[in-house]
Amino acid sequence: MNIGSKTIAVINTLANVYASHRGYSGFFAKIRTAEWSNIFISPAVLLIATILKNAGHSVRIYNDLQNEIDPDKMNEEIILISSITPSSRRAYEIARLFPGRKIIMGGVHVSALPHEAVEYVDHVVVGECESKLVDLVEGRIKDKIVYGERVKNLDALPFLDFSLLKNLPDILPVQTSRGCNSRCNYCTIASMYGTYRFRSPENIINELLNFRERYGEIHKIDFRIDADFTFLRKRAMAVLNSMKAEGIRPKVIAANSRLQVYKDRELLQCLSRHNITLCIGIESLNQAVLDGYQKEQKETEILEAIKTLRDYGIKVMGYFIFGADHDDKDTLKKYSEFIDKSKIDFFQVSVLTPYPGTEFYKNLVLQKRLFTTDWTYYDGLHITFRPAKMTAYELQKEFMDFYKKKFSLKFLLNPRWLFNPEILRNKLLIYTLRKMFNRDMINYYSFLEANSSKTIN
Ligand code: B12
Ligand code: SF4
Repeated sequence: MNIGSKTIAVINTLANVYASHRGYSGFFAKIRTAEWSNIFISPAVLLIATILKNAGHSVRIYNDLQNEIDPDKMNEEIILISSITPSSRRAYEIARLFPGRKIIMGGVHVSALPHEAVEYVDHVVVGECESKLVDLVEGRIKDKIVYGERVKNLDALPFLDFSLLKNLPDILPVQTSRGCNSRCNYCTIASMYGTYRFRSPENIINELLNFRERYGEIHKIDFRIDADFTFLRKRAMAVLNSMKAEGIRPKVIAANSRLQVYKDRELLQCLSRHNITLCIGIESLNQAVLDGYQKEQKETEILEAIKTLRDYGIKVMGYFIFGADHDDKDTLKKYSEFIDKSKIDFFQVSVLTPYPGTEFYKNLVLQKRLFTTDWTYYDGLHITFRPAKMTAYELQKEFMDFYKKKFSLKFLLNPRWLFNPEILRNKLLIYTLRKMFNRDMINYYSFLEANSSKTIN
């Protein structure tokens, strides 16, 4: 170790619902040792650990999911904690376990509410931390709330150092851009990172080559940190074509994209040649809801878009949201029918969640419609505000019933997927998580009955 170098722990926290201390130890005991448990490590944690290691510090990553947080065994002098909204309460609990040590926290939640976080830690970093990280750790910054600058040149960031993890992730996360040019009112990306910045195709390919040289073939790539991997169509095609030219041919590539991609036939041909799964924010099938979200999307295009993508042999994952003011008891029925009719390959429905920092959160605060700020429940599965056309209890019940029907034993045993081990494994995970959430929900229903008519702000 160099003189002046620090010992640093970087902690990955998870929403309580994933963590073993909520009583799911049986399930997580199994996955804790599994290779793919690293999918639950945030790339931010690895990036921060990489930057500090490169600056000459002794860094170790600790994963809350794997029950690694033990202050008696962790001797590091500086504790860095990363969290998002649903894991922030857990992050604050962890901070309390290390009295006397220098504690630094960052991430999307504390960036939105730094004055809340500062009660628990020595320093809170608001926004992107790269410009301040090393100075902060080395003691050259004394402010409690530290404002990071947005990274202008993403090519200057180091490649993630996977040797900092105990085992390699099952799927390689690669961030090729930050930010988004759209302004959907519920979205953390829009409020946190501003407009797009992109890495060059050369820099992305170099990262993949570097990974392959150090760790071997790349079997799966996850580009879903990007809001829209295909936004710059030429760049997306250049990345995919260069990958092929370099002999990087993963079995699975997943990427986010906007719905309108279906109109770009040249791009679709390229995407389909690379066996990509596109994840599309459909969000709603009701134009009034889409407009309310400020989502630049036409309801009338959705079915055609999904069908076109599937015709090109592109697998599609559709994200939907439930809980907007125009949504009612029929909304999920419509989603269900659409899912069947469009033959979309995968889907996820989330409960509309007012994440601090977003326009939607600010509106609900003004309208006094939030009934809890227990951030644990801000996970896209629990309703945390009073909806317009249903009670919170009714909305929650409708949502759970939808998943019960959609992710039933029939879903698990659907012959279309039964013999694909990859998909079967994912389906088993979804099925098990659904069972867990069902158990968790029993307490939440009682909570809703007691609290959902209250106003907390
Ligand atoms: C990878 C990922 C996951 C992974 C790993 C998550 C984990 N361990 O936290 C998995 C798949 C498990 C996951 C699950 C979920 N996720 Co997620 N996920 C992401 C994703 C795609 C990338 C995160 C990332 O690494 N970004 C890249 C880095 C560089 O950016 P960053 O995280 O903001 O980090 C920078 C700063 O915030 C800061 N920083 C971050 N941490 C720290 C720590 C310190 C000490 C310091 C100084 C600075 C600092 O510096 C970093 C560099 O500038 C983001 C979307 C996105 N593009 O960011 C969503 C995102 C974080 N997820 C989100 C959500 C809602 C979820 C789920 C609740 C979804 C669900 N319904 O199941 C769960 C909850 C999981 C949990 N944490 O408990 C939301 C969070 C919203 C919010 N306000 O909380 C996001 C923003 C997506 C979105 N569009 O809204 N997720
Ligand atoms: S929801 Fe998607 S398109 Fe909308 S602002 Fe967020 S990242 Fe951009």
